[in-house]
Amino acid sequence: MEAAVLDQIGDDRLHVRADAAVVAPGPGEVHVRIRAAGICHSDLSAMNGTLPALAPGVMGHEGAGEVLAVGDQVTDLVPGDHVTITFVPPCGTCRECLHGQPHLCAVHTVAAFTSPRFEVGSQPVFGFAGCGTFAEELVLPRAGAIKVEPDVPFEVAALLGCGVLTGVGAVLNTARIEPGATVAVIGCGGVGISVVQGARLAGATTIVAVDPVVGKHAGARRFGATHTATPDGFDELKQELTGGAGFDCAIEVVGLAGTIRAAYDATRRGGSTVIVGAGGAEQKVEFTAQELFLNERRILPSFYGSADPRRDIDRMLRFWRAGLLDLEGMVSRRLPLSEINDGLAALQGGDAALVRQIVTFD
Ligand code: CXF
Ligand code: ZN
Repeated sequence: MEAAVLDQIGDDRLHVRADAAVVAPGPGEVHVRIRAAGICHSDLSAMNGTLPALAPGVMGHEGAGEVLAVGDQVTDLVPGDHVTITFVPPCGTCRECLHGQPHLCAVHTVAAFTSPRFEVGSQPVFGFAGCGTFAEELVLPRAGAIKVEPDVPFEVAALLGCGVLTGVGAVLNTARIEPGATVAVIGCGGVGISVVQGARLAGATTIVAVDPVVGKHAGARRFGATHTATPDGFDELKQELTGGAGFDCAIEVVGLAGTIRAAYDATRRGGSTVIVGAGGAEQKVEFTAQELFLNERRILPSFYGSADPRRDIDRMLRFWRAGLLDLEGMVSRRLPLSEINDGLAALQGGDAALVRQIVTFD
């Protein structure tokens, strides 16, 4: 089967190999045929060393497909079932799972660094974030494959696995935005657009989308932004819309120290600054003790939308069926696995027309 492999951390291209194979599904695992995979900025971050990953590794952590086979002890999935892949399959028994934080279950994440999921030639190959959706097939724990109804298009199901759950989850689960809230969203990529959509469905009445690429502003408005700005014009818009007080909630979806600081500065006293961006270890943000205390802005990091993947993928699909989430509209481009490097380059280059690119497998 084919898979797109990162040979070395730091490479800016993947190597599409035809001689890849998945490990055999063990007890409690499922074997999935991938039908659609989204290209997320975190794949680029893994390739360039910003996020931890192992090489050689199959990239891709957002995807959907159909079950080919199940290992022993899997009794609730059968071949042919349609599934969304989640990169955090909750184990159900760790401290985080038992405390209602299944998105923080690290069991699978840790295993991703010790157990290769593929073999290419005769070499063991890891899967990024325990997945590796840029491959025709994948083997993962049962909890990593979430059943969806067969009428959900694979590309819609794929988006839920990372971008939509991360973005909409940040609004509903982490920030718990209230109807009538004023919200600023810094960063208008696939996750940023999901945050904008989440803010709209939560009833926010002012939604400012900030991105340096002016070409992205019209798209942000299409998904619910009421105002748009470049970083340079953001402060003036904050003055105009909030009288200088700041927004009830500012959500950072970039992962840089400067944009995190900008989100904090754009939040009103007592409001919430939500950090969604998957930043690197070298990004250091400074706050003074006094400003933290005097302003009581709540700094809320949001990993995977603070989501319960099973509960929230079902919830996102109900929003989608009710017309409250535009998921088809987020698919800006479809490409075959053989063109994966072209897709990665377009994302890296900040192509204004892109919300999400989907690798399709026929
Ligand atoms: C990331 C977080 C780190 C693991 C891979 C996915 N989130 C969004 O892209
Ligand atoms: Zn992602």
